[in-house]
Amino acid sequence: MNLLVTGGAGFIGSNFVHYIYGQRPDWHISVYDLLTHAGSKKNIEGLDASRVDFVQADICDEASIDKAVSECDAIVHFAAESHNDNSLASPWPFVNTNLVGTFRLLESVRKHGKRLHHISTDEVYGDLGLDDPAKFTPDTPYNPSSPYSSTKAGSDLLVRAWVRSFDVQATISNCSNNYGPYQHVEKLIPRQVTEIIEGRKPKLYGNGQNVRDWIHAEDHSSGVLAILEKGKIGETYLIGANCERNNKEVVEMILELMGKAKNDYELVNDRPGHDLRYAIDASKLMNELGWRPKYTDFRQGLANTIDWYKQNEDWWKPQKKVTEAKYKELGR
Ligand code: NAD
Ligand code: TDX
Repeated sequence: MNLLVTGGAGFIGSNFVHYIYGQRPDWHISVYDLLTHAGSKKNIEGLDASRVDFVQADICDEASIDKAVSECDAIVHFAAESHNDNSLASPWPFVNTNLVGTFRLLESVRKHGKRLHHISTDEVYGDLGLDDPAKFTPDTPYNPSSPYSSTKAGSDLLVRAWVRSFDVQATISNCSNNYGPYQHVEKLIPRQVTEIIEGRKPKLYGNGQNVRDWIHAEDHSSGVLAILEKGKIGETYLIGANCERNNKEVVEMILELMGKAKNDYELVNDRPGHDLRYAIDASKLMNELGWRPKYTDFRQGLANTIDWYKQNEDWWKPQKKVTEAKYKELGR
């Protein structure tokens, strides 16, 4: 297997590369990544060069993506602009990468007849009420809220149309909020952990009551591998580990694990259009493909993640100042 991983130098993509490297020793992995602010070659350092190669290129670049697709057997497509706050400040890169980039990739996949797995998010379904008994399922209607989630929704619809109209051999997964090593400090958990390490307080948007459904990035990777190998073409699978927490609970747990008082956080300006709650029903993936998450103890997974950020200051320090400067402008 010659696997092309777009966005393989980002947070989840690099976790996936490490996972496949360990789980499938006979596979060759080609990482294709533009190295935006969110990507780094450091995330895939130390892997045997005979098994993993790297090309720095844009998925929107027709000739480059076409060459990469022509040379592989299958593609897992992580590359995207991924941060809601950035999408509110500057939507164009999201339209370009998430929509135009996915279109370019699909056209090459169609031309060369390759197998594609498209990575998406639970945010395409919009949000749920706090007391809503329903969770997202593959049949939940799309109702995205932000430039980020609407461009991801559009990319999913492109994939579905290319499957139906052109017989492209693709599957889609929509996963909940990931945590783990190599996540950029612009996202909730790494931001708060690194704020505490640098002697500042964590910052909660609004009243901290918004709920996210957390999953460790390695469990996302095992779900994607299961779909790549056993998933039915044209199907959508939801990936989630049944771990709903509101943001206040997450920040309190981080503070406690880092030896601080539970209430030692600040409330800051809310995110415009802030989705209230996400929750995933992963029963299709579990029942049809036998997938199970490994990291079922959120507290332990969070403690390991905090340790990783403590031990890898060299990795996150260069991103930190510029990220906080952006937040300061937004009053968040
Ligand atoms: P990330 O921002 O950490 O990484 C994205 C990667 O894509 C980076 O390495 C970046 O350099 C690369 N990239 C961006 N634009 C590119 C382009 N035009 N051409 C080539 N490479 C480009 O994101 P992430 O959190 O790892 O998310 C990866 C995927 O998973 C995304 O598709 C995202 O929508 C999806 N997802 C994320 C989460 C989450 O909690 N982070 C949850 C569900 C789904
Ligand atoms: O400083 C913060 N304070 C805060 O309260 C930050 C950065 C975030 N938040 C809140 C906003 C959200 O309710 O925490 C929650 C999580 O925020 P993010 O880490 O920005 O993630 P979210 O917007 O939920 O989106 C994430 O999960 C779905 C990923 O960034 C997406 O790529 C993925 O699709």
